[in-house]
Order: sequence, then C-alpha cells, then structure tokens
Amino acid sequence: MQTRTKPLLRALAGETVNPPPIWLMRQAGRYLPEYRKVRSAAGSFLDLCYTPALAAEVTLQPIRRFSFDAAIIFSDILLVPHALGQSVSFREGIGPVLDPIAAASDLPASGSSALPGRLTAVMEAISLVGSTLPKSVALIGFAGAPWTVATYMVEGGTSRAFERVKAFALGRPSEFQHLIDILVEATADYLIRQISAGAEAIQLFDSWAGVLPETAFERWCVAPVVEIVDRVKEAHPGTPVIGFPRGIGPRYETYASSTGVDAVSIDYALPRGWAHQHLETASCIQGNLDPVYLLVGDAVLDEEAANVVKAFAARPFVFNLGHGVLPTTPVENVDRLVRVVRAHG
Ligand code: 1CP
Repeated sequence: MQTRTKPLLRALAGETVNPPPIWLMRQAGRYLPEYRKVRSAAGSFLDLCYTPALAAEVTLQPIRRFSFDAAIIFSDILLVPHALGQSVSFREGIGPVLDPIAAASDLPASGSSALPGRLTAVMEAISLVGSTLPKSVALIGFAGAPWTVATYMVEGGTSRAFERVKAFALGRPSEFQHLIDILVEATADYLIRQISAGAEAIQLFDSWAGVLPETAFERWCVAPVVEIVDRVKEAHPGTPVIGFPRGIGPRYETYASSTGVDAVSIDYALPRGWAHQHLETASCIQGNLDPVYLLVGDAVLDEEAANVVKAFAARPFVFNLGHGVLPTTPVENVDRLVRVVRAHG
C-alpha cells in the first residue's frame, strides 16, 4: 500500500497537519466561469455527469485555480436514483426534479442489486482525474447517504418540511426499510467501485439528517451509514470515509462514535468548542466556515477563517465549509481564503 504523503490523507488517518489541508464542498460549479462554459457546451447537467472527459475537466478546474488539497469527483448524489430507474432532471432556477415514488416497488430497477452501466461513466471520470492530479492532491469519491437520497426520491425534489418522506418513514417503517435497504446496497456497491477506480477517500453527504426526530434519526441515518461503512471497509479497509450529517447538533457525538466513519464534517451551526470537546481527539474533524463569509470577503473572512483554523489546530483537521460554496461566490474570495488558511500553521 502507498504511504500517506498527501496532506488530506494524513489528516484523515488521524495526524495533526499544520497548516490544515483544505478543500471545499461544491468547489466545482456555477461560481466558476470556466465551469459555466463547459456546462453550457455539455447540454444538460446529466450529460455533463455522464461524459467522463467533461466531468474530469470540471473536477480539475478548482484544483488548477486554487490548488486545493483534494479534488472531489464531479457528479451528483441523485445519479443513484437515476441509475435505479427513477426519472431525474435538473432544471435551471429550480434544482433537481424527480418523478416521486410512494414505495420502493415504484422503482423500475428495484429488484436488481447491481447498479446499471450508466454509472461506469463516473468510474471512467475517476480514472481520468487520477491520472492527471498533482502528486499532493487526493481524489475524493462520494455518494448521498440513504436518508438524504430518499428525501429527493419521495418528495420529488428539494423540500421545505419533508412531510411526505417523514410520513412514509414514521408511518410505514417496514416499507420504508425496503427502500433504505435498496439504497444501502446500491450506495455501498457504488462507493466500492469508485475506490477501485481510484478514489482515495469517500464522503457520504447526509444533508437532511437534521430533520428527523431522535429514534428515526438512529434508524434512518445512523444504521444505514453503519452498514455502508462496514461494507466499504470490508472491500477497501484502508480507504477513509468522511460523514457529513448536516444539522444534527449534539447528535454528532453518537454519529462520530457509532458509524465507523474516519472523519465527521460539521456544519456551520455547530459550536466549534463543543465539537472539539465532544468528538474524540484522535478523530478528524472537517469544516465548518459558513459559506456566506465567502460572499462577504475582506478582513471579516480572514478573521473567521483564522477562528476556524485556531479552534482545531491541536487535532486532526481538514479545513472546509459548513455547507457548499454558494453560486454567487466571488472567485477572488476563494483565493483569499486558501491564502489565509495556508498562512496559519
Ligand atoms: O446546473 C448545474 O450546474 C447544477 C448545480 C449542481 C452542481 C454543480 C447540482 C445540482 N449538483 C452539482 C454537483 C455536485 N453535487 C457535487 C460535485 C461538485 C463539487 O462538490 O465540487 C456534489 C458533491 C454534489 C452533492 C449534492 N447534490 C448534495 C449534497 C451536498 C449539499 O449541497 O447538501 C445534494 C443535496 C445534491 C442535490 C442537488 N443537486 C443539484 C442541486 C442544486 C442540489 C441541491 C438541491 C437542494 O438544495 O435541495
């Protein structure tokens, strides 16, 4: 096995690295003019995701511009429902639109455990990126966690109050379990294949973990992640897994200690002092600058970025945002952030 010389992999393995490695969730995307150019040439967002050369190109764009410590493969968490046969599209100004399902049996491919061929485009993009990345930059693969993916599948898109999916999960748990089981299987399989293709770390995005009440959180967020991490670790024991259960407050403690993830990505609302105190000191934290500081810029950005670095300087830590880069982010502020973070340590 390769020795870990990449700063991101060192931090994820439990080493305190100064200055901390930095990458940003949603670092590729609309705020970059070079992304908008490729995106409009590609046609649809899905065409962009399914064309390996284009997906590889937009993955590399933020690396060239900002020399981040990690690239995250350009794709989307909703490729899994698409691969399972659900209709998925991405509409300008609206976001993802899915043909909502009311039961697992509504999925055309619900009976098959293996993911269809479509997702091989993601593996091809991963191999392409892997062959061109600078030596110190790690490649991250990802998927949505089953609960968050299920919210889009059942609600048919972005939701405000999640009534449909929560009523399904709370009211018809054994049927909902069937849907979650399908997602666990597909997601584990997908992540294992991403690692085989060259992903060196994995992130599981559970963006809507915070909307569930206590017992439902254990069953629909924690348990499926435990199962996915087990399967991924069985196939690739050395590959670190980062979990991002957004908005779960004090439940970060249970999540970090019981899921088997190597690192937790914390959202911007979680108090840093609390996180440092309650999350095991040997384990890696990732986060948590509010992305709005990147809209503000100036000394306000410098000061808050320094606060984040200082809060976690004594432990394994990866600098990131507390949620994704906003589309209106000025590119020069991202440059500024990278300089400020690297000036510490
Ligand atoms: O037309 C476009 O360019 C659409 C914008 C866009 C982009 C750039 C979408 C639609 N997805 C993506 C790429 C993407 N999505 C990446 C790779 C890029 C990178 O990080 O550099 C990743 C990791 C995601 C993950 C993702 N997709 C999440 C989890 C992270 C988060 O932001 O909470 C979620 C919830 C999605 C669903 C989704 N896809 C697209 C949008 C606009 C959304 C969010 C919708 C919502 O807010 O509910």
